[in-house]
Amino acid sequence: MDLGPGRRGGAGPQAEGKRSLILFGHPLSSYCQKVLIALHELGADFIFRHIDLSAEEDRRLMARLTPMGKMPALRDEAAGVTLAETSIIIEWLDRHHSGPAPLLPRDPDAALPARQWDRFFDIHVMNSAQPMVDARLFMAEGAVDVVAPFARSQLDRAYVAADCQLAGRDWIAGDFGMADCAAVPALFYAGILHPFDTHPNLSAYFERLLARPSVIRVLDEAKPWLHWFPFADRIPARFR
Ligand SMILES: N[C@@H](CCC(=O)N[C@@H](CS)C(=O)NCC(=O)O)C(=O)O
Repeated sequence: MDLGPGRRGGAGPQAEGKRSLILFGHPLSSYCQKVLIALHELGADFIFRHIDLSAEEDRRLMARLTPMGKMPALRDEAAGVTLAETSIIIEWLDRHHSGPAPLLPRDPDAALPARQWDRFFDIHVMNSAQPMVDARLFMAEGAVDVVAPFARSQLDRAYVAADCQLAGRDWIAGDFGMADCAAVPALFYAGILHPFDTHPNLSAYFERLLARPSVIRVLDEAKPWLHWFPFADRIPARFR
């Protein structure tokens, strides 16, 4: 598989040892957290290459690794493959570095609900919350107040849909899998901006996610950077 010029063969720092997998990302990044949870669930042996997007060198590196220069990227040295987009990365990991339990059903049709709910958390939860963060980080004073009402209305729709789906289920689509990996950072960050505690099934699901060792570890490793989150003052004490 080749993702285009410059994205193959350039990302394997020899000094980082013989392990095949290198994840390029940052512990605070929601999308990096999604893949980190998957890596831990699979029990994969990997190198985490800490990326600082405020550094020109790292920005250039990510621009070589992914089409939009966004985090994360996965390099699989043994396979000679570099991948962008978290869902694609997790599908690759699940297929080629499988763990104790699959993150997607092996049957392509049976995998569709998991893929659908993975998209749901990225698009309808994470991407609905993101404009509030972007407004605080990149836009003029007062922009948060402009974007927040629509963002909250989108999140309300998503919370109702997830709460309904979770009635009688432990995980969002069958066994724990890729969509649940996506749910963790989406609900973590969206929940800070627009809490979902009035939705009982969704709240109970989030608590189940928080109890998983992979999730405990990933959220713990984000703690040193949580003060960078533009709404850090709203982060519940139990996560700090
Ligand atoms: N759809 C992408 C989203 C990746 C993404 O938005 N990454 C953020 C970090 S959470 C990023 O790199 N932001 C920096 C930028 O936009 O320049 C995925 O699933 O990998």
